[in-house]
Amino acid sequence: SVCTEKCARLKRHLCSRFSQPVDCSELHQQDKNMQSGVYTIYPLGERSAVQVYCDMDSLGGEWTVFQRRTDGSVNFYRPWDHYKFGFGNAAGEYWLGLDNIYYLTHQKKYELLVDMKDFDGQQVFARYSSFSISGECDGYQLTVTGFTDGGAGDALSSHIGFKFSTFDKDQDTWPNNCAKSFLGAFWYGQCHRTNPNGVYRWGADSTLFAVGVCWSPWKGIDYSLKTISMKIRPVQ
Ligand SMILES: [Ca+2]
Repeated sequence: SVCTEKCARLKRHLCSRFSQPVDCSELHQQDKNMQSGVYTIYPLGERSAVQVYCDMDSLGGEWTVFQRRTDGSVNFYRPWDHYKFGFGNAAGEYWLGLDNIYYLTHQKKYELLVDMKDFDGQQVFARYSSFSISGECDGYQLTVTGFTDGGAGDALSSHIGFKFSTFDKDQDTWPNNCAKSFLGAFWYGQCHRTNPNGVYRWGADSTLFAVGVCWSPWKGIDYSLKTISMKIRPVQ
């Protein structure tokens, strides 16, 4: 009958939604006891499976981590295609990929949490009430608003509206190449107040200017952080 058909269709839809969570928040809806760790999400349907780290501890949890530095084990000085599709290891250091970040932030409204630690054990964060990027044709342009200070200060607002740049794709607003000059990849303008994908270099080091994993409002442009991660969660 019509109803049976309708129910079957609804069931199929619910099942696929259940087995193919878009983000860590949907995983949490399926299992309220879920712990922080590596999980598979589907930012764009059944063929888009990708491993991510879900942070279920920070500020209420349910965060889908798209960028993470912890120990310098992964090289982040990489070309455009790597930043487009993602690289690294979800259990450690990785980048989820600009396409995935775009798919996520265009399906739902997300907030952003950036948390970080220095080598003395201090921990702070910066939180933004909305975060999204545009598609590749528009250069994966950054939109972020609604800053809340968790001790880190605001390094991202000065990057609003900029396109993403890698050493082999200069989309910054500087005559030279920010990614090459600062050995990273980011939404560079002229060039940065934070360089989370810069060189992992173990704390204060001014030998080369501003190439480290810095968040300048907190520790300055020549302090390379011990850890930093950028993570998103749907806004209710
Ligand atoms: Ca340039």
